[in-house]
Amino acid sequence: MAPLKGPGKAKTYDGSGLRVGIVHARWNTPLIDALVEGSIKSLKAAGVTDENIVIQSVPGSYELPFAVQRMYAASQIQSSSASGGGALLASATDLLSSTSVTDLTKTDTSAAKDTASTAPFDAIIAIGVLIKGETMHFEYIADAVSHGLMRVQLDANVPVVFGLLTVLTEEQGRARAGLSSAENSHNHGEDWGSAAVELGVKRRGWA
Ligand code: DLZ
Repeated sequence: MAPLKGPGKAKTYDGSGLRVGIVHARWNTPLIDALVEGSIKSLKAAGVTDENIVIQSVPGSYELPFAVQRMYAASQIQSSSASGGGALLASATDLLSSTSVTDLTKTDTSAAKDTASTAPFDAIIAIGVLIKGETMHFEYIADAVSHGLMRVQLDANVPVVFGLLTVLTEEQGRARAGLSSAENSHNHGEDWGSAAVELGVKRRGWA
């Protein structure tokens, strides 16, 4: 019997023509690193090229909706401008030449490679990890970010993949980042990469 949880079996989508943004928070960095790497792994498995995966980081999850909105707007400007707005948008090639994705977000402002597509993003993955503490902070941030990301995707007309883990314990986060020895440990970043490709391809068809 097929598993109850998870996105179910989908057909394979060809992401080779797609341009995908990833914006991640830096809170809970070890989990974030694994989730970002999981997303990149499935984007590349679907054919999205390094040059067309653009990564940005922000301090915490609360900043994700604004960052997604500005990243998408920058990609539209870059697309419509002959000289390009590429200074803002670095590709995964720039960001992944070392072992740590997050360390290399310092290169956020480097120029995009000549080979990178200058089309607006086909999808953006927003990644953050919220771990519940002793106050109401968690609830407020989770609620604001969820609504903010939904609003951005509908307002901007670009798929925004909801890569926000809202967990009660660090151990739950480790299981969802594929870092735990628990039987159900699974890197949700991989699902987010696949969701971005499927939505990016379908959106072109729905345009
Ligand atoms: C303040 C805060 C707290 C308490 N917890 C988290 C968290 O678990 N995950 C996360 O991504 N960010 C957290 N933040 C930071 C906020 O998201 C935000 O960066 C700051 O409040 C500044 O706006």
